[in-house]
Amino acid sequence: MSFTQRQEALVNSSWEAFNQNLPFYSVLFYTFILEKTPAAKNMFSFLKDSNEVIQGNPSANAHAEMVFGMVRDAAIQLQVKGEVVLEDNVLGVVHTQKGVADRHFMVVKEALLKTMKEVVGDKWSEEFSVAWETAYDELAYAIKKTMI
Ligand code: HEM
Ligand code: ISQ
Repeated sequence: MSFTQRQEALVNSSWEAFNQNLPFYSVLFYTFILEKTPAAKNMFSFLKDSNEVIQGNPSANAHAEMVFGMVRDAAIQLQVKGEVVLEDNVLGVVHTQKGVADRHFMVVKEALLKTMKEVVGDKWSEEFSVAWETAYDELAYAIKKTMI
């Protein structure tokens, strides 16, 4: 089944709401990740030195923004051309070097969905969930293909 314009619109609109309150949702996202995988803290250079995920860590915010922004871009690519294409292998190299494994991709996906559920609030539905999950999975697949 192809990624519909409606799915893209769902991702886009909720991504905008996420970005409007980035410092808050970014902390939530990291908290969900670290709840499941405390060891991930040491993987991220920008989290290593603090005891807790603090709001207003510009580098942490910027990285969270990158991840959500890339999933949003993946949704656009899926709608327009039916696949997600990365410009280069840089992300594959970075994630391989950091020792990122399949289970980490699952943890980040769950955290991303839980964060978006908070962003969307009462309007959250299976449809929102599937749209975000599909865009994330296709992006993760594109990254994994470039990992050695
Ligand atoms: C780095 C995106 C999944 C851990 C990066 C960078 C991007 C990115 C854009 C490069 C940042 C830079 O150049 O400074 C993504 C996307 C993902 C994903 C879009 C999923 C679709 C994961 C997963 C993990 C992970 C599952 C493991 C928990 C890392 C780490 C770095 C990194 C440790 C290096 C950060 C640092 O500078 O310390 N990721 N990532 N990523 N990613 Fe991911
Ligand atoms: C994965 N890769 C890069 C940055 C990230 C920030 C938060 C959560 C996951 C991430």
